[in-house]
Amino acid sequence: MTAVTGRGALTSEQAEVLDRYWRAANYLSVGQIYLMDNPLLTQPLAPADIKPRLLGHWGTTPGLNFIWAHLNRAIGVHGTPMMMVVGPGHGGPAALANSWLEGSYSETYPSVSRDATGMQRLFRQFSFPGGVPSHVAPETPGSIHEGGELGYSLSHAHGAAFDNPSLIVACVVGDGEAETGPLATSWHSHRFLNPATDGAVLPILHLNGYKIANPAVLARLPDTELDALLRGYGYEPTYVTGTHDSVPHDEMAATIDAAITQIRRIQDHARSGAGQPGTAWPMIVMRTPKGWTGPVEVDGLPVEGTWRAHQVPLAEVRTNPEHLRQLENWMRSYRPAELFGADGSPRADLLSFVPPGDLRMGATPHANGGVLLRDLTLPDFRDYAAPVPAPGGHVSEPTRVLGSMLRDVMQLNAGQRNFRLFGPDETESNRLNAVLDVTGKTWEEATLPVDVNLAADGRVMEILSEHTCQGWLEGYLLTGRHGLFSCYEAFIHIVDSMFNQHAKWLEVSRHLPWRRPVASLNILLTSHVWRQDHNGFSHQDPGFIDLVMNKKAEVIRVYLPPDANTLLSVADHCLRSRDYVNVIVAGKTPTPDWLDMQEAILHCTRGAGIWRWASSDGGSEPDVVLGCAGDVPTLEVLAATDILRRELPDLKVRVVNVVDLMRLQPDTEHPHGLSDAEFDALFPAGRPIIFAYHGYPWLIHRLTYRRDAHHDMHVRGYIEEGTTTTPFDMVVMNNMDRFHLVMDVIDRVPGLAVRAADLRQQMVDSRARHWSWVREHGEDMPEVQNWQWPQPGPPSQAPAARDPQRAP
Ligand SMILES: Cc1ncc(C[n+]2csc(CCOP(=O)(O)OP(=O)(O)O)c2C)c(N)n1
Ligand SMILES: [Mg+2]
Repeated sequence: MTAVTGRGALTSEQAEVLDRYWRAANYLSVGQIYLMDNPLLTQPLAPADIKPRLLGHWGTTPGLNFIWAHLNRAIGVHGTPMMMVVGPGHGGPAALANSWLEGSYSETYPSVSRDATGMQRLFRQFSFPGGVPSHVAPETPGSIHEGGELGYSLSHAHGAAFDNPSLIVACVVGDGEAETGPLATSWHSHRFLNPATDGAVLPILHLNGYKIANPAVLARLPDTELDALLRGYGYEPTYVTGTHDSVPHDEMAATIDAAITQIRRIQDHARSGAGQPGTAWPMIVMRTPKGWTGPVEVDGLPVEGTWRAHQVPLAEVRTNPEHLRQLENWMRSYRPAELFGADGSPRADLLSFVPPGDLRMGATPHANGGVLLRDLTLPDFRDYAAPVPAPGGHVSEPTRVLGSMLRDVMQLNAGQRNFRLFGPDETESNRLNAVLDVTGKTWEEATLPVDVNLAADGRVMEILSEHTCQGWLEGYLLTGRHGLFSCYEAFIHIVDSMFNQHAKWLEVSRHLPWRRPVASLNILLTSHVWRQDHNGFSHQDPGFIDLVMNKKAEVIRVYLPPDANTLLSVADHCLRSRDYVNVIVAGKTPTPDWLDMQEAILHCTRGAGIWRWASSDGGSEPDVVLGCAGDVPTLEVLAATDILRRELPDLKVRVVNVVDLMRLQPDTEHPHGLSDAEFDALFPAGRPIIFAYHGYPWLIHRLTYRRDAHHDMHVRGYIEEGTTTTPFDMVVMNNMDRFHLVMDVIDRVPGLAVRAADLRQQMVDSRARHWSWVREHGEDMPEVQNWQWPQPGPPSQAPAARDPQRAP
């Protein structure tokens, strides 16, 4: 298995050095999976040297080690900063072995020194209680990608490459991973890379033939079909093949050299102003056996080159002497005495291709983005304030107001090129169009005269793949930049799982002192459940918040600004924050502005508070509390309050608005949580609380179940009723309309049922009138459409449904 085939890129000495490095990395990988002791095999292997639980993935690991060895050489030869994204992140032993070999591991974790003691610790800690995970995790130096959940490698790699003109991101794609939806769509990512101003991605498709228990589709395609597929994606593939008997060092070196040369040619052409060179980006298809260099056969069954090599090829090493013998032979086949000195440190000659300092892939600052992070230059968000002479005295489309602020964020940071907006084809639909005044939507392909707002160096990234948007943004953030993802609320569920993974990454990273904080992942959810009356049921789902709330409080923030000024204040806060996932739910349709900017800032600072101007409890004890969170619930609560104030003037109503959902949790569970004393002051126990909430009602119960007042909490929200109908019909269908809220008050406040029987009947009748009206007229009743919060002074006209200052 030593034959070297090739094209003369390497001298035989160079090939030998690379081979020795590779053997060392393979040795260290096997050691991590199996050994607790005897790391250098100075004694014959004994059962006591073996870990009691054998965990890890061997199959992908030798291929990853081979790639790492060759990238090391290429970095040195070309002087090119590179970073590696490992799609099959289950090959954690490879990343750890290479980081240890190159020294970046011991620099990050000095107790795992580059000697026999450190080697033993490296082995023992792997997949061991109190140790490190089996995957390329946040704990792994040089990584921005866990890879546990397959499918996101290419989008992460491209996110890292945007606005990083000197960086080449090598991205290993598993042939199984390539079957996932997110990976399949992310082949298009290079079509959004600007060779003049961005870095490059070098995909390396790892055709080891198998997944856990099955062949991989791409590995079984006829060569011509695979080639046509990859060329169709816009790549120029080069094939490197290794077998049990041949190790293609020379071929791999020549292929990587050619790929880097081609990347530089494309970039130089574009950077010289000559435009797109019309040359395809290179990629490498590496076909090597799964479990390469491992046991060929175990218990009479083939292992190397099959799916059986996926995890631990020899499973009974402690108890089966034959397995123990095979493991020892396997490890000795790498000839450790040639690789490590007596003290356990790697021999200097095998490290001769390891690049220096930060050029080592385990030490690249790009993979610890907080080190490179620069603050955004932010405009004063107060400059974009909607003028609010009195509550409800002005109407705005909140996201359009935010768009003006984002336009200036974009412009102010154009020089430092570290802010982008991401979205699946919805920037205009979500009314953030103002950003397009100062930048275009990224587009590197052909354009037609009919196209608008496309630009090769645009900073608005739109592709109709929520997976790719999310992956790009994660890659961009984790390499030290800033961004915001705007998405229809219902379809953010497409990336539920990606959100989970990113939140987990943050949860772990926060506790690693060497990982510096990165900019928060900001998700703006608009076109939300209550205003999808034109798209209907499929577009009505506010459940993402429920998912978000499962994650650790320390990384999660959810904001429901009720109007434009609160949205501005929240957005400013989120853009300044670090290491969170901020979810902002905000409307885009005309919405009354309740708070002037000063009030909005105070309200957002409180996170939840009494709206004195709306309440009729005179600042004393209320008979009922009307709580609200979200723009539409706030509107309905205020309209219900208006009815109550007119019809039951003696009733003491308190209106409490919640903009920061986390305030509802106890302070013992979330840093934003209200203390019990603060909560009880807002929501006193023993009085009914009618709470109108933007999403599924159960969440409010979940957040408040420990509070004294929980027993009195009655929540209205989205109960999975919807269709293509009017905005008000949506709230009626879900029993969150003003009329129903008034009925709830009457039903819950002791003594009101009798006293307000007539009003209750009017409310029932109003709902019935609504029902007939919308079915006859196709729009909401005028009394609903034209309702406005009572304005001071002489009776005023309802504010225009659309602010004339702003384009529709
Ligand atoms: C989205 C997702 N589905 C399923 C799995 C379980 N899983 C772990 S490894 C693996 C096979 C991966 O095969 P491949 O990408 O070819 O990696 P390699 O052969 O290099 O190990 C699967 C299905 C996963 N990690 N992620
Ligand atoms: Mg595979």
